Amino acid sequence: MGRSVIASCKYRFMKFNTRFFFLLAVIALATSSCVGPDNDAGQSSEKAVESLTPVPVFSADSAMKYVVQQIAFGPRVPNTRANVECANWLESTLKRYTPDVIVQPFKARAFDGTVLNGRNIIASFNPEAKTRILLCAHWDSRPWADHDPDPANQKKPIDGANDGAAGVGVLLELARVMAPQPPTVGVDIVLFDAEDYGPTQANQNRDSEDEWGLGSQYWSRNPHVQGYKARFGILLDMVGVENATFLQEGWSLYYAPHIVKKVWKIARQAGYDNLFIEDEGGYITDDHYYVNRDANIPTINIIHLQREGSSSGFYPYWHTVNDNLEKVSPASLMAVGDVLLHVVYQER
Ligand code: AHN
Ligand code: ZN
Repeated sequence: MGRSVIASCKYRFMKFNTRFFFLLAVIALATSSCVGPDNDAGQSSEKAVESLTPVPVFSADSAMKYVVQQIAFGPRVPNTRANVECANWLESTLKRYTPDVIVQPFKARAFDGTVLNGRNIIASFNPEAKTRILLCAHWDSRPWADHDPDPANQKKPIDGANDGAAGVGVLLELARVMAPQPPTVGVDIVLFDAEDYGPTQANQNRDSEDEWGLGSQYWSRNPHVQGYKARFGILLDMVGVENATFLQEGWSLYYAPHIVKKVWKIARQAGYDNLFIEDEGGYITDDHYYVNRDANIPTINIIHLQREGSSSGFYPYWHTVNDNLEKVSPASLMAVGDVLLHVVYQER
């Protein structure tokens, strides 16, 4: 009996000993990986892991739904009920994804003297982050289809499915997928109002440079945060065109060539070089021009431009009543959204 007690004590001691040495071994291993000669390798592999922070998955269907919802309000022409209702919907939709939504009301005089009551809508992610990226699009639609070949349509407002709603659809989808796993940097989505109230064909011969982009002009002089700065900005315009060709727009290359290079490179790596074409397009007086000029933020424009098959250089249905839902391609929204996510999630 005595023997068995001794034996069991010895056995217990041995068990304790094994545990003890096992514990020691674990501690030794753990500390050696912190302070040992592998230290650098350990850190860089940590960095590699960090840079592989998963990029959220963009849903083309969801982006498409956001486009459909905008079109359902009717043409989002400034000073109309559809415009106000859509603004309210944009605000409440963005508030589902971030508490930091600001609506910026403004008044602007259009080329024809009309005073427009506009609203820029701003949604911020990581509002405290110093390094920020600006993503923008216009959400209003043009009051006149002045490029329509049928004179009977030229005074009608347009749906602006591509010219407005597509870019906004992409950005709303970005907000949705960023919300549960925000990027390292801060992101501000700015939806501009009163972009497309520029002079009609009949008023073309005037000096009309500052008559487009009234919302972006206002925001660029009065950003939602005093002294607002961003590392860079990206504007989306007419991004839903089927088989879109995003040529490198002139002002983008002038003000922010390094951002054009960065974005087109990421697009190529992601397999979208059929859409993101490394070739120069013309200079477009668009919202990004004012953001560059007045807010001093290097901002590029991802915009469908074509050299053939359209008199405007834009897509053939530009500023016609046929810029409608049927012309929006989920595949194009997908490409743009996926590229933007890769751009945003690689910044730190
Ligand atoms: C000009 O045609 C001068 N600017 C075009 C800006 C625009 C209108 N983008 C979409 N619609
Ligand atoms: Zn337009």
